Amino acid sequence: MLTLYSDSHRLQHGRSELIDGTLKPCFETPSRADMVLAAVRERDLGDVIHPRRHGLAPILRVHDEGYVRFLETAWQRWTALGRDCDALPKMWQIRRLRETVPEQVEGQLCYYSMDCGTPITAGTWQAATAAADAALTGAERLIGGERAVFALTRPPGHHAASDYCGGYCFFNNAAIAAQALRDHGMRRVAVLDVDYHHGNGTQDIFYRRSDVLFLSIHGDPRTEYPFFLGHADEKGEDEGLGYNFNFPLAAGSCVSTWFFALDCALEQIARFGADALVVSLGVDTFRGDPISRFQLETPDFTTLGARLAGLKLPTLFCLEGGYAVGPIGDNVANVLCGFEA
Ligand code: Q9C
Ligand code: ZN
Repeated sequence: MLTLYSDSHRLQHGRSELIDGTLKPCFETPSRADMVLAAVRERDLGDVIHPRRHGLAPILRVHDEGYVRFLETAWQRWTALGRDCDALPKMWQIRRLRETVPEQVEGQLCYYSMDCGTPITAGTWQAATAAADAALTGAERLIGGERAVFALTRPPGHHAASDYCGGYCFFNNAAIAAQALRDHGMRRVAVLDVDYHHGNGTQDIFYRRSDVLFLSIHGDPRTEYPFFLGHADEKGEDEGLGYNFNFPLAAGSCVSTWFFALDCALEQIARFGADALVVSLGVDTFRGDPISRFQLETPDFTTLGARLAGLKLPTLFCLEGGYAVGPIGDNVANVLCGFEA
């Protein structure tokens, strides 16, 4: 399997996120991607190539122009205020506050953020565009007839909606790729999100559409981040009604419960008649993950890969979460090798 990777991910290196009332070192670190790349090489998965630049047009197919311009200029405008720390928001446009875009970077940061864990740094724009390019190059390869591609995307993407960042995500790499697949002839695309956290951004982007099926297996938002989306009764709206499936599972759920949900999701994908599959591949479902509470073991990820291969679809994997840095490489490589076997 081909891997798309760019060193530019290192340019996203936030200092801290707000956890349990204090600023703690970011869980989403450059070492994550380094470990995944090392495992891909060690397992001889296939060629590792540099993504091709696609420019902003395919990003703007999914993301709001105001948001994109904000991300592009935020760091420069933030440092112009005399600050040299990461940019984090300090309030949100919550219920009954006006939905007006503030004029300056301080207010815009609040308007365009979902949480206080997604710092904008000097290299955020470059890293985020490189990740989108990896996903887009992967989509391009699928269009060209490749069976499966791994986009080693960092920063991750599935919490980012058209007009906000959050959950360590800036551009929704998987959604951008799914849209590119649609734009280049794939008629029906399924996006399956197996990250521990609900893919709120991806769901939101495709919620009113029947050409992109979204399915997510995740910790129940009644107790787990991102809390405000990912419930079982979210089925899609308008044209999209019946094209959104959430499988929220109680925190602490066992491996067999997780694989039962996976089987339900795979059945829906087969029924949908997808031409291509995009997998939002988070491995924070691992038992040892420091911020999540499922119980998959390293060999279970091989089983996941094999089950995904059973759909017999052109498949693009986009890396999402996974914060047990030591085992992340083996966990991800197991999915990819399980798929190939
Ligand atoms: N105490 C991804 O996996 N913070 N994002 C959770 C838990 C946000 C995870 C805090 C987690 C975001 C891509
Ligand atoms: Zn996650």
